[in-house]
Amino acid sequence: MTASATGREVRHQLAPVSVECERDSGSRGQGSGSDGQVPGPVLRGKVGDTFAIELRNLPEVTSSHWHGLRVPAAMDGTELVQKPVRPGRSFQYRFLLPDAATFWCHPHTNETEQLENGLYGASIVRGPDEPVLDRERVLMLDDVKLDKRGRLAPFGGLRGKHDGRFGNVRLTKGRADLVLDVAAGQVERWRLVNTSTRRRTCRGKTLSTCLDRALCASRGCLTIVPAVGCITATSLSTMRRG
Ligand SMILES: [Cu+2]
Repeated sequence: MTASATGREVRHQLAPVSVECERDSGSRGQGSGSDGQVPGPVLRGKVGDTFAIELRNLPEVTSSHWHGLRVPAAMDGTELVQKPVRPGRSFQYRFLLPDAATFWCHPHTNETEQLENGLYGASIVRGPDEPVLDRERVLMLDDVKLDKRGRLAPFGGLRGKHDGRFGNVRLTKGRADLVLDVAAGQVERWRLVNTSTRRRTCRGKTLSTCLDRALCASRGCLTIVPAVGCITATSLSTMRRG
């Protein structure tokens, strides 16, 4: 199915840079963020819009893969269709947005290492009949492997880079200590993206299990309707396994 074009362009420059990350209150380390943030900026468009995203590369060879988006092969950002963008060079991604959903972009060059460094961001495409709720949040879930000093542990050989790795600290929006306040009776839409390179599910009847299952079932989109007075605040730091 082809969406009719709206003629509207969503332009953005993505600039991966080295940033100082504070993953939780006791841990600081170096990461890579788009536009100086981890996760990178949320790119928003409507069905029929065109994304015109310029990747202006700075630190090391990279590329941008548009996870889940139906894009022409030449815009897909994988090694098969694109040479990695070298430092100091740029590449213009340009494609129509045919589907409404929650998507994300991440490098397809030295993928595990760049992802764990924080180089990823969400892309939200809205359709004509989206519900209007009290609030919408984009929650990018991750896990990173930190050493005792709170720095990213060194990456292993080819297997670790190919298969990904389990982390020992779980992050939401780049933070291990994120707290979300949800007012009683507030109806929110949470758009969830699991960016972990290895972790798919977690054990135990915790919030994280619910989120992981919901994520699988809803392909990244979830509407939660808390009962009045039921949830006044919740902490996603409970996503850590006990
Ligand atoms: Cu992907």
